[in-house]
Formats: sequence, structure tokens, C-alpha cells
Amino acid sequence: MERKFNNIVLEIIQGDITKQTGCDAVVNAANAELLPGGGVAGAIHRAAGPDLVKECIPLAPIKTGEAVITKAYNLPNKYVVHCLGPVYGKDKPENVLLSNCYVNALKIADENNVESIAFPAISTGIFGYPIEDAAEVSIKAIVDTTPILKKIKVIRIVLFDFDSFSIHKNVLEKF
Ligand code: AR6
Repeated sequence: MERKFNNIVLEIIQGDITKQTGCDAVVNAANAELLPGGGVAGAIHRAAGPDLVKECIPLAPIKTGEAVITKAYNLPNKYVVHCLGPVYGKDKPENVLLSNCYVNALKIADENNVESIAFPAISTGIFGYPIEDAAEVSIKAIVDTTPILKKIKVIRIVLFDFDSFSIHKNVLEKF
């Protein structure tokens, strides 16, 4: 499903973040060291190839809520925006830190002339953020940031499984 905010399309789809052909940038749910890990980070580094980690190492460590941008190498995109989400129950306040990820990722992408960007559900896997709460925080952060974006025209949230997709769809329908 999709909605428009300030002439920017926000789409919610079920899919794989490494297969977002047609998106200028994809977002990585990274670790502070910007190394390959499990989940999204593992999948992105596997698909991008070993040059991605070489570009990442001098940019690390990053702080919770921060975003940095690299090239995307063998991914079907121009850029990867790496964000460190909060570990639920540890990094506080979780909602502010998670929101910062989305805002900072959109800002750095926009500054790099990105017109389309795809996000996974940051922090909702290994970092344990409850999916319903994360959907509320992420969609609000994205919608609230749309007025300041100059280049971005399409923002996509990519959910791996159907339940996560349905939850995000229900939250977006309320906006
Ligand atoms: N495409 C889209 N979504 C995915 C994919 C994929 N290929 N794979 C998993 N997800 P996670 P986090 C979903 O754990 O919670 C890493 O090891 C997944 O179902 O990747 O921010 C890093 O190195 C979940 O809903 O990210 C960090 O140490 C969401 O993406 C740590 O995990 C995020 O899951 C980051 O944890």
C-alpha cells in the first residue's frame, strides 16, 4: 500500500531489502562497527560483496541513531545508508533513538541527491524492538521529515514477513 505526504510517496511492501531494484539507496540495520552481522546487515554485506566492508571500516564506530552513507557495490542500488538502531531495553529513550535513525538516514540520503530509498524495520530483529511500537515510531518519523526533503520522492519500508507487513500497513492506514 502507499500514501502521499508532501508529494512524497510512502510505500509499504513485503520483500527483501537486498532486492530493491529501482531504489537509489537502501538502509542497513547496522552494528556500531559497520561489520557484516546477522539479519539485514549480513544480507546486505553478502549481496554487496567485500568492498562494502572496506569502505565501512574507516567510518566506524557510529553512535545509536546515527547514519552514514557508502556506495552499494554489487547491490542493485547506488548507496547504502547504515543506521545503528537502539537495543530495546538498553539504549534509552528507545523511541527517540529509533526515530533519529529514520530522520538522519533521510537527511543524509537527500543531501546525496537520492530520489528513492528503502528501509528495513530497524531494531525489530536481533535488537528486540516490538514491531507494533517500531512501526508507529518509524512511520511518524518518516512522515514528519517529509517537509524538509528536497530530492527524495519515494520512501519504501520493506518488511520481510507478512505479519510485520500487516502491522505497518495498519499503522500507515491511520495516518
Ligand atoms: N530484508 C528485509 N528485512 C529483513 C531481512 C531482509 N533481507 N532480513 C531480516 N529482516 P535485524 P536489528 C528483518 O536483526 O534488530 C545484525 O546482526 C527482520 O525480520 O537485521 O536492527 C547487526 O549486525 C527484522 O524485522 O536488525 C546488528 O548487530 C528487521 O529486518 C543487529 O543485527 C531488522 O532485523 C541489528 O539488529
